[in-house]
Amino acid sequence: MVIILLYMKDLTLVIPAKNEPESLPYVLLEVEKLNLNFLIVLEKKDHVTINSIKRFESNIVYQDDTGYGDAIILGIRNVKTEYFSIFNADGSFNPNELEDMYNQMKMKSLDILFASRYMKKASSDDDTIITYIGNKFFSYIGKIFFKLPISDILYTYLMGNTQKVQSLNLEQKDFTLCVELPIKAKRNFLRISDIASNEKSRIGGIKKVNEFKDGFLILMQMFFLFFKK
Ligand SMILES: Nc1nc2c(ncn2[C@@H]2O[C@H](COP(=O)(O)OP(=O)(O)O)[C@@H](O)[C@H]2O)c(=O)[nH]1
Ligand SMILES: [Mg+2]
Repeated sequence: MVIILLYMKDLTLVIPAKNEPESLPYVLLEVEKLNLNFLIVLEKKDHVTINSIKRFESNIVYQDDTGYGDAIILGIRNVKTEYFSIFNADGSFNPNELEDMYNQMKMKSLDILFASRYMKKASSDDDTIITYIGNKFFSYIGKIFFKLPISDILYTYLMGNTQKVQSLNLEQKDFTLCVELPIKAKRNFLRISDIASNEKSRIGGIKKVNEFKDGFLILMQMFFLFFKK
């Protein structure tokens, strides 16, 4: 156990948060127990969330711009450790899975390990029928058109090698980053794999993804990247 605790010192959680005063304080209580670094990425105007986590002010990075993708790109740019993990602020990701992910990253010398809700022994308490169908559909497009070896393309619970992912020059400021990241990783020959995960329901508040608008934008982004080559 001690060895594992020392180990995870070279891991930083990037926690994107928008209007999450109900969930984020609980997520940080859990995260604090693990011996790792974490950065919370917030918009400056998000006063309710900022006020809910005053004790963690030194862990906050503020966005100049807006959007989920912008938060992830800024967060990863600020990571100083060898590894990082994208870790949502809504309580749906289980921090106990990080240790297994971390061990697999090292054992298999991976560049990115994607958690998946659709493998054997995996599950989701947060999926709706629409997000389930959407994820299956987009993961299938990822497999057929981009040869992506992952079963859950939109979950975006992942662990990565910081330098390798920084070098992908990600650009998407909205939720289309969820497909830009794996597609660019594959095209740049990063070593990719996936691992079973059990997603919890969000603790409180509402989800920021709009299934139809963001689903459409994600489809357009996949078209764009396919023809861009
Ligand atoms: N900083 C920042 N965080 C965001 C933004 N949109 C979503 N998030 C965070 O990103 C995570 C995923 O969003 P969520 O609404 O849970 O989407 P879902 O997991 O696909 O249902 C949550 O922690 C949100 O608070 C944004 O525009 N800016
Ligand atoms: Mg969520």
